[in-house]
Amino acid sequence: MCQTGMIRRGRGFVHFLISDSGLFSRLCRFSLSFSALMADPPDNNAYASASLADASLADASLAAAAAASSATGGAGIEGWPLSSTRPLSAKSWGSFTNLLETATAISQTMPSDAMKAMDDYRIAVERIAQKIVERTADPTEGAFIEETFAYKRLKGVCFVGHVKTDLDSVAGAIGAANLFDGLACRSEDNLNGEITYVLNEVANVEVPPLFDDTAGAGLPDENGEKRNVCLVDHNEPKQMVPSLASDMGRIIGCIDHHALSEGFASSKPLLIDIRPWGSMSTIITHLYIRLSSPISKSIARLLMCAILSDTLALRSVTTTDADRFAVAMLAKLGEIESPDTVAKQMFKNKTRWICNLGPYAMVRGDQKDFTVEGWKMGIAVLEVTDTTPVLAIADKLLLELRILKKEKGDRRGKENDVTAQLDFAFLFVVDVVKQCSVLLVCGGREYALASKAFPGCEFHVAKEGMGKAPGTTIALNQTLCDVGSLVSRKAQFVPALSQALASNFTCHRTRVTDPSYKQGTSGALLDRVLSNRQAEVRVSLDGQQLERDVRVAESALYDQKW
Ligand SMILES: [Mn+2]
Repeated sequence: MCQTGMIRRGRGFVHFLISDSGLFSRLCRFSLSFSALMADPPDNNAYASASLADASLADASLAAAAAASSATGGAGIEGWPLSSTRPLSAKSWGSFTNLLETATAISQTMPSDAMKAMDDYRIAVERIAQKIVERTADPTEGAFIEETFAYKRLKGVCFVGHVKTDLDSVAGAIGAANLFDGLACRSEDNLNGEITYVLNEVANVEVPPLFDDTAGAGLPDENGEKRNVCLVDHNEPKQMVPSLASDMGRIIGCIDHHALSEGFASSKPLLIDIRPWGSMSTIITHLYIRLSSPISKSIARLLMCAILSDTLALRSVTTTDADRFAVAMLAKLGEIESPDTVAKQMFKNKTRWICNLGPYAMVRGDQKDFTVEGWKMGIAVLEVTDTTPVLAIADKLLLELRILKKEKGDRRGKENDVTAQLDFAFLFVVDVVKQCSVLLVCGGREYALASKAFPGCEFHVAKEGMGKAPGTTIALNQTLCDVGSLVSRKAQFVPALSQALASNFTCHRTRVTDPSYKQGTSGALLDRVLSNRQAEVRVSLDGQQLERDVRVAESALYDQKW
């Protein structure tokens, strides 16, 4: 029997045409059309058709209700501040009122995009999820072809994500290793609060071992061999585990959703799967489906959280319909009733973790360098559910940004290489709840570029009562730029700044690589402080953060005194 379900989504819509003409054609059409659906760009008006089994809508919604009622049990997903399961123990009415206001504001300003996706795709998800479960018992012809001819070479390899690691990198490596019987590794020791929350409390999976310490990955195994490597979530050598970047011959594959970098070259052909989707974990999800591989509850939760993380709960401009669909389906398979509740907890855990790091790590945690027309800029991003605690230490962050620019020129045992320093260092503080950002502007060059890149955006003082500007080429009320609804480094910050640099940008200084480059007063003083080792970084007394002795550096930058 034939059934047609139609789902409207924004400007595009997806049309599911159901036919029932023999297993092979059905499964092939299903597989092909599902690929088409997943590959559709968000604004494409294309139609994708999928053969569906004959389960009735009533059955589907009953199944959904049953799944919903058994969902999340004991997964450690706490309620939002005023959840009925967590009695409030506010000390005073004042703090109670504050809490109430915050909770209300957050629930109103964080719309349910994941829930919307689940509604949009409900019919398709119910049926496709059921189909996937069926197919894993009896893999399809399409999956046989994919596995035998395309993905066999990923069997048993080591999967590893980028340094300055994030949930998408860690979850994608675990998901891929599970799919291809491989070895998942983490690229570095420290994992942020969002990653540990999701691994420990939502997905219940082990933290993957560190690449450099693991036999077969960074170390030889008992046979003296190292495995082949498939990169996930990155392709730029600068973002690779350093020991891998110097041994790139081991890389046999790459699954990613970033632009292909100029530095990524190979002597042999590679298996490359790069798609313009919002998260690498969406690609992994699709691979499970193509290969008719079962997605366990735990893997479904892990991949779902990674997609929510990379797409800021499906609200970043990088979000595609493939991500929306994958979240809806993974929520179903992972028995998660409300992905939004999970997303809020994830972001809350990340914010708490970030703010505990201190200014040194906050500036360096998620920081990437870019070169445009010979100008070198570093762009750091902090994604938080509340910008207040970040802006409360804005003066310290501005100083760290200035030090970061110089630190890039540090050469072990040799004199600082000025040409390796940065021309600009920026820190964007992204409010993931309100979906807007502010930019910390640490000096005159940064101000010159930001005012050109973000025309019409207002500048303010970064921190009330800051007193002095960082240097003589910037005014106090130019240290913070309100960039409004922009939230994505890849899709918005970098393009805006690059475009400004590419259109004959000049300012009061030349490029650091220019032989005539000369730094300003506060820069020169700061240089002296750093080379005299008067602003050393050490582990704090509680062992929780790296902290800098800033007294001399602060007076060099803010008072031009040393
Ligand atoms: Mn990613």
